[in-house]
Amino acid sequence: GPPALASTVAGPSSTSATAQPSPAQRVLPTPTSLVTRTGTLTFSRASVIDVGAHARPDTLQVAQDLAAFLRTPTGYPWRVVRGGSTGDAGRVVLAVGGPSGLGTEGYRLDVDGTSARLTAPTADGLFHGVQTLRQLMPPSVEAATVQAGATWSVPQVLVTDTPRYPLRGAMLDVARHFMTVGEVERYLDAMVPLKLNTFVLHLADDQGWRLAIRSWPRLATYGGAIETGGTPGGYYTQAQFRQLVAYAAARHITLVPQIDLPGHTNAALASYAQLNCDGVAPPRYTGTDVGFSSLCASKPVTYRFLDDVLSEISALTPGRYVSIGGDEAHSTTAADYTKMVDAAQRILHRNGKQMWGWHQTAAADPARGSVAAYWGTAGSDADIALAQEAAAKGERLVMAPADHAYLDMKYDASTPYGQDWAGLVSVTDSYTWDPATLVPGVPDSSIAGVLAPVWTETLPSIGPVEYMAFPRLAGIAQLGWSTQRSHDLEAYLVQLAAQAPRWEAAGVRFYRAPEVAWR
Ligand code: TNX
Repeated sequence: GPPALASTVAGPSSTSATAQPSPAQRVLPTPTSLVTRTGTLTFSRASVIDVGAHARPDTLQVAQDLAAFLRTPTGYPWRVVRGGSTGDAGRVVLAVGGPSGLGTEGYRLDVDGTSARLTAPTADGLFHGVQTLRQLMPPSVEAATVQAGATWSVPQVLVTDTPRYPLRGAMLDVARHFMTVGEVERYLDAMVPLKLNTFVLHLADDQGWRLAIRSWPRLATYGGAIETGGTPGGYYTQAQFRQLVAYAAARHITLVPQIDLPGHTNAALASYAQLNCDGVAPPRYTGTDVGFSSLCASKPVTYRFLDDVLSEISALTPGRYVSIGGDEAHSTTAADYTKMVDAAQRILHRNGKQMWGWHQTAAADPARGSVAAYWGTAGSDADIALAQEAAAKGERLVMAPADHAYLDMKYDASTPYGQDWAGLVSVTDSYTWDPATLVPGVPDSSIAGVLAPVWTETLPSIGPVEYMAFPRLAGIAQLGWSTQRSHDLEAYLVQLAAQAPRWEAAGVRFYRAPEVAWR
């Protein structure tokens, strides 16, 4: 981040101790349990990270990631050691194991005067615990340069924490406006402290195709060359896509590639005339309408195309899901829609993947265990019926209600970017809902989690994306992680204020919503 910003941060040497947020206010999403003790733990140049003598490689990796993160702002060596560390230099101890009941992503963080001891059943849990430790450190720990003279202390606490839902995601649309690998990596970095674990990358839509497909090269070279507004677009090579998958995986985030079909396909239809029912390629599209394009259900080449594309993408994707979108197919008959979605699903199954799609795909024949992402708004009966159908068919629902979780909606009428078709979505609106009760008739047992999409018709680059996503993404993350019992708007707004200096130090752009008393 820009070094100038770090100097505006109230660092650990700040004399006004009362101005510091409490430990509970600093950790977002709210942990299951956080007990504050008296005193602090102070790290020094002699501090180490101890993984014990028998550390598994994934534990060691979490320790090395933490060390690398801490070295930058502290300038300390942060050696990773395999057991035997003692003394009062202040150390971090990481171990897989510990108490039961923490699920596959939970952790326990026990900070006393000599050590911060993290235990978790899995490396994912350790990684989440590291995020809590990170948030308990001074905001300048986020800086990209050495913070000379700073004191690196954390309060003594006991945290036990496990997520409410197993799937907590963000979606980024790189089809409407292309984002470079570096821009996408920035977004992944910003997701990490929020304990999000799923990243849906929207790779193809009417305005652009953003992933090189070897068997259909013109998709990227022609269909990806421009973007909304007609400005130059771009695409990822398969090597770059693998790099993004790996970058996410290194942050304990699973990447779900999303190729929208059978609608939202103008970029593909423009690239290959034979995909069109009339054999004529339409011009590339640079506007912002939806629902006008469709693959051609009656042509055999359509199924060859689906097979080639989805097989290549499946081979590039280690995660269990590939998304076929399936929304707003307004130019496809119901029968053709089912035929093409079912064909896509069969191809995914043959490639060892499960289908992920918007809730409209429930109208086809989704298999048990596939994901239906719900983006309906309050009172939308047809959408609610499809969500109920998805649950009845054994799908896992992911809640992304447009009137709460669409981060491309304007905050208020003066927001310089964004859309308002689902209404204005203030920071308060984005947090004021319950995933479990949002859709009547969908049992909580069918709900896998939450998803916060950013569509980018109006967002030309990652700066505006961050401005729309932060702080609202934090609210969606908190809804997905924290118990409904802990849901508290006033407390949440204070938690957000505590994040501001961290985002500033990290260089994450965010919107200073008026309902928050920003620091
Ligand atoms: C609806 S939501 C869409 C997207 C648009 C978005 C704009 C959904 C599954 N489809 O194609 O980009 O609205 O807010």
